[in-house]
Amino acid sequence: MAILDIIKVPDPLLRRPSAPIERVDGALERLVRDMFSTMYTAPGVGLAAVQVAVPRRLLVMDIVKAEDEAKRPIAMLNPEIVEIVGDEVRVYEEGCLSIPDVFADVERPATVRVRFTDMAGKPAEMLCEGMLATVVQHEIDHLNGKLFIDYLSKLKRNIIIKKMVKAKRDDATVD
Ligand code: GNR
Ligand code: NI
Repeated sequence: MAILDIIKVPDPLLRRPSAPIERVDGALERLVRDMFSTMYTAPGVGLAAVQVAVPRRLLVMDIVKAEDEAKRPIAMLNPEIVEIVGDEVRVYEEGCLSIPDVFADVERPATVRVRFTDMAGKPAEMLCEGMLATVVQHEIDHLNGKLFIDYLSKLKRNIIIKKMVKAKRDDATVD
């Protein structure tokens, strides 16, 4: 198993829409395993393939909080929100492994129905509520080249992007 490098803003790949997954094969199974190790190590509660520089429509999630709790890994291929259930919204302070040290409140539908292909290649559906609803929408946004900072004002977003560009420059100067 490998821990993969996570690409960061302003990497332009994060802005590119990901292409559909065509088949479940050994290479995809290994990628999914590596994405889970990468996500658990980070640690994070979700990860989109594009964040490890693979622009394919694949995401992994596990919203179990405590380390001693049993893991509940979820992998979705070609996920799509097919229904926003009700009109309740949920505000949550989001973060992103591709935008380290940045956190901001984002309002999203509180309950969504997601259709996807599972790792057996079978069509599946999941009703996502609470934290899972927030994370699945954050991850599907990644597959469409969208980031949570896009929900903030242009001013706030530009301040964050500038900070990330500077962090990258400073980082490059040290070594
Ligand atoms: O680890 C993560 N935490 C998180 C918190 C609130 C809303 C979304 C997330 S997903 C994020 C990991 C990540 O960047 N996934 O793309
Ligand atoms: Ni993210």
